Amino acid sequence: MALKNQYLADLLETVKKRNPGEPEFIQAVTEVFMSLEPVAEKRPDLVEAGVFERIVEPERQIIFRVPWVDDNGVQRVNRGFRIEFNSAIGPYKGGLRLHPSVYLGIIKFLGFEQIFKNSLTTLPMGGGKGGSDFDPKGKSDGEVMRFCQSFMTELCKHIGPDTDVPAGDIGTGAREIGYMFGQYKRIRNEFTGVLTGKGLTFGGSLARTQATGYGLCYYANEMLKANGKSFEGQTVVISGSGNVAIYATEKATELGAKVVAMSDSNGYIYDENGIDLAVVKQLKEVERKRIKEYLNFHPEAKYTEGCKGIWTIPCDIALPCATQNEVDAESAKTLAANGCYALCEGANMPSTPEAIDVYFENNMLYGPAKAANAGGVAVSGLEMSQNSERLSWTFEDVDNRLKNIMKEIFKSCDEASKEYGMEGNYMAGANIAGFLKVAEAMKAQGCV
Ligand code: NDP
Ligand code: 2IT
Repeated sequence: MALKNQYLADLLETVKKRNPGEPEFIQAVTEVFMSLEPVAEKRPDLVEAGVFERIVEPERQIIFRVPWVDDNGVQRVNRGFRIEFNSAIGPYKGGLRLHPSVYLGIIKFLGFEQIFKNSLTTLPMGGGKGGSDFDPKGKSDGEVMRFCQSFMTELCKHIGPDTDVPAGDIGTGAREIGYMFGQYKRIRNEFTGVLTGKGLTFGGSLARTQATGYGLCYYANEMLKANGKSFEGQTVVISGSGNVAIYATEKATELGAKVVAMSDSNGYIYDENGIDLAVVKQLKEVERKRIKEYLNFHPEAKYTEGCKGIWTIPCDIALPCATQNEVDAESAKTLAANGCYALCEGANMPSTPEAIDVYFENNMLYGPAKAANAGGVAVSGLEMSQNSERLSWTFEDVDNRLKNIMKEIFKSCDEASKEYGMEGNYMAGANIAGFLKVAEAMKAQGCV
């Protein structure tokens, strides 16, 4: 589908020319522009204020060398990134991804999405993202520590609790955040909330570990409720077995669903009795092992090599929680043909544009990432508040706030979709609602 609005169509061509070789970034901008066509028509003032041109250009892009020494004394070099995309409504905020596939285009798509996601949370956070092509898999704790220290030695020049507050993402969990926090504190001689997702003994928030997965289920639950459904008795397939997937499985199960499949980048497990999450947590959070080892504990379960096949498992609800573009049109068609009626995104941009077309053609309920997975960054925002007031709130308090935020996010998506004549299209609703708040702030602050 092409853009009908000439102004946005021309601008998209400029974005393509200016960002060659970055298909994921172009994909993210195209999706947002498709949703914003009615806004461009209805709000000429925002066009005149140059908001659309400015919002697709990062405020600052930092790329740096990350040298470190491995356990054999060999010098290694990775590339580090921090994209400070938009600070109209608050300090830059967003995670750090450590994965060999990381390059500028991945970090830019993630940073761009983060602008709208953070706006939807109702909290004052701008959009940013960073990371490196370093692969923590198979590295010793010492190697990960030396990498993280070197990464922070450069990054610390650009961030701060009121400037830019990074957090976790793929490959960056509590261990990595701990090493980075230690190094920041040592170099700057400051104990501040410069990172979120910290350990509970040094300023971390209760419920941050659970926040993205729980938030995803709270959002999905609102979407299901609004359409006369619920998790109760439903069969759910969840891809990934990392932070988001584990806590989505925990909450979906608590809400009465049966999660029958999970995966990692090597393959997927199918357990028709329902996934034994204690085993997955032990394998993934403690031992850092592969998902196929689940069979050592449950030989009756099935393991299949390769990731894509997970979408051939019949389910009512699908929650992709691994990585970008993991659901393509073929997988989406299979899901729909097998009776899947709802798909809610825990990962960032897990559906290809063609897959999204299939969801709509089949009248599936579709919860887009920037709304559905906003619970993680929302609780990061609550961690920043707790750090500022030097207090920590109870698990129940944070979890209740998270629930309310996810409810509000669903409401904004729903209302914006109705106001702009696309009722039930929560993707358009999320893009419009997320955009409008940032756009108003950018307009009010003048040409900066
Ligand atoms: P983790 O590193 O904890 O887990 C990632 C999971 O996804 C692992 O099971 C991993 O398998 C799998 N995976 C990663 N890359 C690929 C790939 N290229 N192909 C197949 N599987 C892959 O990360 P998170 O759970 O934190 O993040 C998952 C998704 O959720 C990402 O898209 C992230 O951006 C998004 N997200 C995360 C938030 C957070 O708070 N952590 C907040 C909002 C969104 P393997 O171990 O084999 O690599
Ligand atoms: O994609 C995301 O929203 C995250 N990885 C979490 C970001 C954060 O700052 O908590």
